[in-house]
Amino acid sequence: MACSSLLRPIILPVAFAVLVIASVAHGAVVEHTFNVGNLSISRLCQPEMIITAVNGQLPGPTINVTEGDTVVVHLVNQSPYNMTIHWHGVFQRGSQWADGPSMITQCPVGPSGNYTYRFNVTDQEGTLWWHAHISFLRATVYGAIVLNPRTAAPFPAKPDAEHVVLLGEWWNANVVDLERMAFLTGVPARNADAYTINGKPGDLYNCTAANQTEVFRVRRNETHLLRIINAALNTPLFVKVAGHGFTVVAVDASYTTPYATDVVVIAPGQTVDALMVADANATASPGGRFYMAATPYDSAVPSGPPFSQTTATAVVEYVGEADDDAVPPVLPARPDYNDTATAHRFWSNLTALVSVIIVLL
Ligand SMILES: *[C@@H]1O[C@H](CO)[C@@H](O)[C@H](O)[C@H]1NC(C)=O
Ligand SMILES: *[C@@H]1O[C@H](CO)[C@@H](O)[C@H](O)[C@H]1NC(C)=O
Ligand SMILES: *[C@@H]1O[C@H](CO)[C@@H](O)[C@H](O)[C@H]1NC(C)=O
Ligand SMILES: *[C@@H]1O[C@H](CO)[C@@H](O)[C@H](O)[C@H]1NC(C)=O
Ligand SMILES: *[C@@H]1O[C@H](CO)[C@@H](O)[C@H](O)[C@H]1NC(C)=O
Ligand SMILES: *[C@@H]1O[C@H](CO)[C@@H](O)[C@H](O)[C@H]1NC(C)=O
Ligand SMILES: *[C@@H]1O[C@H](CO)[C@@H](O)[C@H](O)[C@H]1NC(C)=O
Ligand SMILES: *[C@@H]1O[C@H](CO)[C@@H](O)[C@H](O)[C@H]1NC(C)=O
Ligand SMILES: *[C@@H]1O[C@H](CO)[C@@H](O)[C@H](O)[C@H]1NC(C)=O
Ligand SMILES: *[C@@H]1O[C@H](CO)[C@@H](O)[C@H](O)[C@H]1NC(C)=O
Ligand SMILES: *[C@@H]1O[C@H](CO)[C@@H](O)[C@H](O)[C@H]1NC(C)=O
Ligand SMILES: [Cu+2]
Repeated sequence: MACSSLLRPIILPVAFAVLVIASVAHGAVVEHTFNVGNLSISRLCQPEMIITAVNGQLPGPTINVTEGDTVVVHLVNQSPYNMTIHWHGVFQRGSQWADGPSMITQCPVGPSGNYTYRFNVTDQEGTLWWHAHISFLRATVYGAIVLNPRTAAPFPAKPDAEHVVLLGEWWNANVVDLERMAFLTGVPARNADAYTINGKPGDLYNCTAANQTEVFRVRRNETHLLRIINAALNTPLFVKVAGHGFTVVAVDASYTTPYATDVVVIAPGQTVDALMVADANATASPGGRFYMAATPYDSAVPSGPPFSQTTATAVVEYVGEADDDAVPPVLPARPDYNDTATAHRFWSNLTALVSVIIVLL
């Protein structure tokens, strides 16, 4: 059966019902073109891999908007695969046909096809993300959505700078072939070969060239907002930065009561916004560099799906302090993969920022 005749009768009645209650937005129009196509990239010990990526970037472009804006994304599919993009966590009030799940709200966009997504972001502030919503292609087709408030965010300190921290999983393989094989054999796809931070595995892995480690530059005493997103397919992750603590201020584009912690625990699909003050003990790192480390959390061992017990790293580098690249960065102590107590402590301490809800009402 043709995809379009299958979908239309289902979508239209729902669309009209929801349109009536859609709120009115008065924002700017933020427009992007996403050219999805082959990207040749070197990762781990693979000199040249062909992956599917948006605009030749891994991760893809950040969509940076203010609450109330209209987002318009032209998807131009130059890849050999069917494609759709899902705007993970966006409410899609009155625009559910723009949500992106293939064969649910739209037909897949075939090779050489194109499609325009159009939706408003209303009543959501913080961080969300987008990803391919078709097969394993979300392993490489993903990016951040930054949702700025129209007025100041209710943070305990105003950030001096902000960074997207997109966590992912990397396979030394064509992920579409991996999925086909898993489907044919009934055996789950093998472990990811690496975890990544902004598409880069970091230098604890073999053969990682200098340009495969993400660097976040900070100046002493600055407050940095980290927009942490777990874009991995399967694996919850622990995130730590040696010598630094975090104050969690939002989760999944909802503000939280500020929560101080030295570890962030984040499941696939989730986002955590955390403030990090650059106040590390300078004596502790003569090179002025500290590792950010992302490691797996899995409570279902050994019955759950297999996962790689490796560490992705990025580097937090203090500008103007002992910039000696010969001194390795300081590595944080990392929780065991089965440290459920740490995961429970983190998740059970997150509460909504109630004052904001009262203001909105
Ligand atoms: C999105 O915002 C625009 C501009 O304010 C408005 O014209 C449009 O009706 C909104 N769309 C939906 C689905 O609410
Ligand atoms: C893209 O890569 C695939 C292999 O992954 C290949 O079959 C295809 O020909 C490539 N397409 C283009 C336009 O280079
Ligand atoms: C988003 O845009 C604002 C300015 O409009 C900028 O200050 C901020 O750094 C940007 N954030 C990201 C993550 O690109
Ligand atoms: C691509 O989508 C079309 C429906 O639009 C479907 O008929 C076709 O089987 C899909 N191709 C693959 C490889 O899934
Ligand atoms: C998108 O597809 C339409 C027809 O399906 C075509 O007219 C248009 O030129 C295409 N645009 C791009 C940017 O490929
Ligand atoms: C690096 O390669 C060695 C030898 O092949 C292997 O034993 C080790 O597990 C690899 N390390 C990582 C982090 O992949
Ligand atoms: C990364 O480094 C490798 C080897 O040092 C080089 O071949 C490659 O072109 C570089 N990639 C980028 C994006 O700079
Ligand atoms: C950083 O803050 C500490 C404590 O407030 C202060 O002693 C120090 O001078 C500050 N350093 C810089 C470079 O601002
Ligand atoms: C800073 O680190 C050094 C060396 O690790 C240690 O001796 C010193 O006590 C630390 N200072 C503070 C304030 O923690
Ligand atoms: C975690 O697993 C290790 C073995 O890998 C085991 O020794 C340890 O007791 C486990 N810890 C918890 C909290 O289950
Ligand atoms: C967090 O939650 C745990 C219980 O899971 C509790 O023992 C702890 O005191 C809470 N507070 C902090 C700051 O971790
Ligand atoms: Cu999603």
